[in-house]
Amino acid sequence: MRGKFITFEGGEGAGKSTQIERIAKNLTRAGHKVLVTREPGGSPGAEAVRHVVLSGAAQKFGSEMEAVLFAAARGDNVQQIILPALESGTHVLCDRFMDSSRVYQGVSSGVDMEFILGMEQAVTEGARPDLTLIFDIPPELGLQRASKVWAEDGPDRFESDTLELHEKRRQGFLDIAEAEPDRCVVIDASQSLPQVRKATDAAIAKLFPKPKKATGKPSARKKAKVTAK
Ligand code: T5A
Repeated sequence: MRGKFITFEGGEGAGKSTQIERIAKNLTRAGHKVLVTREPGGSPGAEAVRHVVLSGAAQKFGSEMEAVLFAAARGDNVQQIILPALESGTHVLCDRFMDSSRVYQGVSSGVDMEFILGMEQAVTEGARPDLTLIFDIPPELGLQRASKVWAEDGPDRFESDTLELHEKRRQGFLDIAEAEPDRCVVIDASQSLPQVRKATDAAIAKLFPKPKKATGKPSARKKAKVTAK
């Protein structure tokens, strides 16, 4: 059976990586095959692109160029890592995916949405998420959390954007969730870790219904037959 594809989206420092790591462990413990990947990155080719976009080296070429680079990296990750895993029955958990391009490059950087969606269609062929968890957090709180894990070189190309842009992104993710309620679940990521854990687990559980436990009792029909003897 094909694996499930679950993507994790939201603003900076929303707690996606923390939950992905935990969910991967839980699913593995429950006997599932799980692969964790991230964007930009995942495959060797896409990891090379990650450095170019997050260092800010591509910024001077404009937002369209950045959008193309994110799409190219996504295409490589889909072909090399995501699709082979899904087809072999492995569940894939991906830290950011196509919604990040819609929001960061489309909504906040003003790249034409038709252009973004066209590239999305081309590179995600056969790999559309079954479930997308959107971690919603006020940008000030997210950035405060993220700053605790920044490397010595400080915030990256996107983390260092203005608060106004981070607010636009937050709304962009919420708009996607509203437009695609069958795919997206919004998690209030400003809550405490145990609360976020609970909300995340509830959303994931819907994709992995537990098999019904056998009661050991004969069914009503069988029972009737036995009584008739
Ligand atoms: N990008 C990406 C685009 O512009 N276009 C695209 O198409 C794509 C794919 C990627 C950047 O690239 C941009 C978006 C991003 O700016 P990244 O380095 O991969 O950047 O970083 P992020 O995905 O933004 O990940 P972060 O590390 O910033 O955030 P996470 O993963 O959401 O947060 P996490 O789990 O690392 O948690 C941060 C801190 O908060 C704590 C954790 O312990 C950790 O210290 N924490 C909590 N504290 C209190 N309460 C809770 N509930 C907590 N949950 C976590």
